[in-house]
Amino acid sequence: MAKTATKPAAPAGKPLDPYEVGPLGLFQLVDPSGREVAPVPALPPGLAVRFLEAMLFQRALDQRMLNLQRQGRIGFYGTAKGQEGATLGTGAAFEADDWVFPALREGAVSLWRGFPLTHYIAQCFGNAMDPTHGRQMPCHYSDGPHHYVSLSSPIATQVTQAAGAARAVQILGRKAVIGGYLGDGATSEGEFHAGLNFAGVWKAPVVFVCQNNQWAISVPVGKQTASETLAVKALAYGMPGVRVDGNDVLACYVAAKAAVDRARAGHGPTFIECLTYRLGGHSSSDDPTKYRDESEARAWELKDPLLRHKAWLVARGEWSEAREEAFLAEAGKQITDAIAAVEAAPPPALDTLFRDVYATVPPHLLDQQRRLERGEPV
Ligand SMILES: Cc1ncc(C[n+]2csc(CCOP(=O)(O)OP(=O)(O)O)c2C)c(N)n1
Ligand SMILES: [Mg+2]
Repeated sequence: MAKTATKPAAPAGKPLDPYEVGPLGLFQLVDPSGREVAPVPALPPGLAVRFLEAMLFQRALDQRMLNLQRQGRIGFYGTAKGQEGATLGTGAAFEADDWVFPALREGAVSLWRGFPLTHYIAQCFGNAMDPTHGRQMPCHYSDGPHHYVSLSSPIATQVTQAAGAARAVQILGRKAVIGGYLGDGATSEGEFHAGLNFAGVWKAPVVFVCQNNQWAISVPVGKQTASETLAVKALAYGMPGVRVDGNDVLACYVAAKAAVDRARAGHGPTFIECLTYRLGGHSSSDDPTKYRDESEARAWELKDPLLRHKAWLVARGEWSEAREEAFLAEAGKQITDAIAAVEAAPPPALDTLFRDVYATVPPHLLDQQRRLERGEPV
């Protein structure tokens, strides 16, 4: 895929507009060394620090969950290592009344929206504390109260689901905006084209966020498309495409907030490509050393979204090593306590097999339930 240039900073005083930078540029506010290359607009109080805390927390949590998988205590896990900036920066742009349709690596958005940590961990254990009763694969978090829709495993299905939900919101006359996440690999699926097409036709209130981490398991993005960028594909569907430095959490937030505001004001969908990199394996079942040159990953470690945002905050006097040490100690304790509470829970109760599927349970299933309760064969 052709390399595109970072647009130069806007003239002094004028904030850089992600829509002006467009689908062939790269919207960036802070460079990998933490230096501001374009003015960072005023942010809600405390948000910038919260971003670093949430990214640090997610990285610590991902490592602990991966350890649990390696110890045989959970079956599967997928980390978002390297993508925390893209995930949280865009995720924070959605309001409580909005709905998020996540793809593979947006678990941090569920926590940001209020999903309890114990539920997040219990979903991976699939035991009695899991609100979805152990019915889903690990990492397929689902949180109705916080409008975080369960990830459906087939990739790109989020695109049509999000487009459809946005159409429903439109028909109902509500003000909610829908967030639809996808990976670079998802752009090769039919659902991608169908979803973007209808979102464009309906001018639906949806923001598509593509985390271009440059790999779809072992397939590099250059083998997915001959298009110069992924963001430019949006133009074919009559919506703006915005390309953002996905390792710049502030740029991700500013671009996504502009897109969410635009959608809420009735001006239709936006497609955002966050250029990032998957520093870890695809999942706990993957070994990237089998198919990619790990020097590529080492080079991207220098653009780590956590280091960049930390340097920016430290330069402003808003963060310090001592504060980070204290934060990580507290985060580690919270995670340890939550794992201990979850792991002590029993498997899901047998009667959960019959819950939450039918409004009225059919007689043959009621019969099976009664026989199960009596210990008879079903
Ligand atoms: C329709 C479909 N085909 C294949 C798979 C197997 N699969 C799971 S994840 C994945 C790659 C996804 O890549 P991408 O969209 O770039 O997301 P990433 O994992 O990089 O976040 C594939 C092929 C699937 N889940 N669904
Ligand atoms: Mg990918």
